[in-house]
Amino acid sequence: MAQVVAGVSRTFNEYLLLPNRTGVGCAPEAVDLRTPLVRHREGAESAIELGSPFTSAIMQAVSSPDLAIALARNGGLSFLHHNCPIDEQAADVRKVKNFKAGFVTSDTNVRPQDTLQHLVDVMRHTGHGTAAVTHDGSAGGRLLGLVTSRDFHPHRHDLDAPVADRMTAIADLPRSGSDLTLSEANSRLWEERLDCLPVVDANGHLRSLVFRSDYEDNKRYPNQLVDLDKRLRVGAGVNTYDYEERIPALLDAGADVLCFDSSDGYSDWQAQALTWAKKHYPEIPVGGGNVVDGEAFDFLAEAGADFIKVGVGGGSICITRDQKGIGRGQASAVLDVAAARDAFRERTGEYVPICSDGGLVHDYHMALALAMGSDFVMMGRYFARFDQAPGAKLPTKDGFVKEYWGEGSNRARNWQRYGQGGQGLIFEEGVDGYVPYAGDLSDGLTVTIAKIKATMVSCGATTLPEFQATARLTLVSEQSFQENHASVAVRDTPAVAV
Ligand code: RVP
Repeated sequence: MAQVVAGVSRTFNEYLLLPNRTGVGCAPEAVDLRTPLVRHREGAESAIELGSPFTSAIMQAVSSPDLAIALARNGGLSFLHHNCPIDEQAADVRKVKNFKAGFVTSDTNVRPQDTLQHLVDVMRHTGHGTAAVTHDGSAGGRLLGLVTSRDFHPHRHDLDAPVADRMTAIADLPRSGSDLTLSEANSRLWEERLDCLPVVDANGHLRSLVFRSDYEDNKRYPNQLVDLDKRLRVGAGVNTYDYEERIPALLDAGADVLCFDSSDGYSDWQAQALTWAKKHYPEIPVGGGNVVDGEAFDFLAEAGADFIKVGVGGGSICITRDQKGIGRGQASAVLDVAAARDAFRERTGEYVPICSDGGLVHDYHMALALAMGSDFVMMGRYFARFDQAPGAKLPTKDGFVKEYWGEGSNRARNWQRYGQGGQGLIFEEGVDGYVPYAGDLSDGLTVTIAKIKATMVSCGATTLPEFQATARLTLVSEQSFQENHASVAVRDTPAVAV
């Protein structure tokens, strides 16, 4: 007869945090959201520490290079998805590792013989008013000049004339070799009153452009997650099918950390793959998952996982529970796995961080997940809403939405994640849909971080370990849940006094 485990399967909506005493000095500006990413000896430091406890889901609709760059600049980490050929994923890793804050790969490029009309079209397409003129019209071609929207006017100049007629030629162009730092580049921009400084290699080929307009932007990110060479960090998802080829390619491209990505990680396949990875690349951190209980946590921790993701069936696009009857309420799963993580630490002296993955709908759910013991969280829906996510932005009658689809949907068909037998998806475990568009990632994350810090302050904590150690939670009844929301008709237009 089947065994029924004790306790009800509960989700985040069923809990609230009780305020603890807030001491003098416990204020949002004192809150430190740093958190360990990977396994370490108790009392020692994790080899990688996140500046903020957020990772982006290993999904086509979420973790693109652009999103990875934006998230790492805010102290978090993306795991680039593996639902693509190995060389494509490796190229995505390279894009993030080669990103140099403030040094922009030119996306508006023309050849000197191109017409001004062509230049107008390219500028309209990219939305940028400065174009590099290179010998072959590529971003890495030999630099021959720069042309900006201030150098010509469509009504004043013959649009059939070549770009060469209006560009500032290389001989008159301030430029720099590629060994300068961002602060040196910024000094030149200000001292020489330049709007743009092209950076070229020893052969005169364009490497990047530094814009004065990006100066403030670069000062916005004091919390970037970087490696020892000051390059942004990036993670990559891997699967238990082609890992012997995929892992070397990803590491060659510069991936900092890997994660076996499976809807059900409690399997011999994953243990074997983890063992292989740790044997061949002992210095590279590799996470595992997903699991929902302590037994599965122990299994993967003993197989060598450097962190373990928690969550089956709770994702916003996930229908695994409907389809297979497998899963567990995310709050119960996190609480159970966190207890196993702590017991493992007591037993072995090793701390294996855990990540609450999926089902975080409100910002306060993230605070709950952290209070319940998650070292960091992983989110798909949350990040899919931002400009930097790969889904198309579409207009609706009320504004904009972004496309967001599950890895188990017919659109993504990520059979490596779902293991339904054979190569292919026999039935869907995810849906294809939309999420409300939410603008720029940094702006959105700033608000989320402010809310989490405010929650921690109410709970009297300024660090995540303190938050976890002292948080007090209460279950909510259906009736008291109603009190979470406003109980008046909410005005949606500005009030006018009468
Ligand atoms: P959410 O943040 O609620 O959108 O959930 C994202 C998580 O859902 C992913 O990190 C992954 O664990 C899971 N997922 C991804 N695709 C699917 C699916 O198609 N069922 N589920």
